[in-house]
This record gives sequence, structure tokens and C-alpha cells, in this order.
Amino acid sequence: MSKGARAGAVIVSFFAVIGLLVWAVVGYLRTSPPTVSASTSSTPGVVNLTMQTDGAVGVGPHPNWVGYFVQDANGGWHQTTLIQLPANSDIHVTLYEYDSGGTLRNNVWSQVEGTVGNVAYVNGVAESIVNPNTSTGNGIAHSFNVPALGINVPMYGVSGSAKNFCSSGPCNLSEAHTTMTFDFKTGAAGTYRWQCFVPCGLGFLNGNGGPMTALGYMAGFLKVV
Ligand SMILES: [Cu+2]
Repeated sequence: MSKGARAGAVIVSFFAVIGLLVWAVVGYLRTSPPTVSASTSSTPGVVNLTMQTDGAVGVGPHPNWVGYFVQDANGGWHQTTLIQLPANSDIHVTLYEYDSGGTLRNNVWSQVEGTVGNVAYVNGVAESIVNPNTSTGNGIAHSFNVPALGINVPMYGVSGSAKNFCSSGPCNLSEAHTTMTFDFKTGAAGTYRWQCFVPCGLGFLNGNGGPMTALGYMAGFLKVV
């Protein structure tokens, strides 16, 4: 092979490698969790939104991260935090919480706010304060917060040493869980940021970072249409 041909081969290989790297990075950055729509209910103006919070999602690039799953109209679970909801509607939320909990950094987050009646039902019992220091003794695992709608719903954790503790998602109802139900109203169409305010990103600075700031885990958007 002549010197020129060798130089040409090196240059072509170099740009091929650069091209592959760019393709991989762009592909990684473009990966977005799916958007799941709330399902209709038998009551006009009310839709059902069913979610679960898991200590380890068990799927995707970060199987050990905490995260949310959202259920579609056919009962399938999707690891995502992108949710489509109808505008000016009553959203009836059922949330199965499967993770263990801890104390809150600020007690103000123990108050249920922004839901219909400012209450959430914990295993069927209406509560306006979800106190990590009482009741189950298992602390607060996660919360559902929509700042623009004034919504704060803290969720009791389950015992991390429960025999049927869910170690990997998506979890199912035979495993230890807290069932939270509450209703909230969507207003006008728009995109509303939501997230969990309980520092639950173990291993990250101050518990924030990693899953706390990642779409599909502990932060997402309500797409109100
Ligand atoms: Cu969380």
C-alpha cells in the first residue's frame, strides 16, 4: 500500500470513528421515555391515572434507580414520568408505593396540598398530613408534586425488611405496598413540570441528582391537552 493510500485509510477510519461516536451520543440524548395517557372512567369529566413508585425500576439503563411507572389503559406498566391528561378535568389518581421511606428534610412537605379537599387517602383513610414520624413508622418514600398546581402528596414507605418487599420493578400487588388515592383538577392546557420532593437519590449529592433529576424516574411533565 502506498503512503498516500495508507494516509487515506487512516483519515477515513478516523472520521468513521468520529461519526459513530456522534451517532451514539445523539441517540443516547434523544432517548425519551414514552408518554402514557390517563384512562377514561365511567364518570363524565373524571379520568383515572394509575402509577407506582419503586425502589428499583428493574429496567432500562439504570435498573437500580428509584422511579415511577405509569399504567396504560390496557393495564400495561411503563417506566415513565411523561403523562398526558385532559384539560379542565378531575384526575383520579391511584398510586401504589412499593419503596421504603425516611424522614423529610422539611416538615412542610408532610402536608397534603392541592388535591380535592386537600386530602389523600392512605390505604382508604383520608389524611391531610402524612407524618413520617408516626403511623406506619416507615417514613416517607416519595412524593408527587406539581408546583404550578400547588400539589404536594407525600407517600408512606413500606418496611424495607418486609418479606415481600419488591426489589425490582414493575412491582405487583402481592408485594408490600401503600395504596394512595387522591383527586386533583387540571386547569388549562399546557405542560406542567412535576417531580418528587423527597430526596430519594441515594448515592448522589444531598440525595438530589441521578433519578431525582432524570425524566422517567423522579421528575417529569404532565402534558395537559
Ligand atoms: Cu422520589
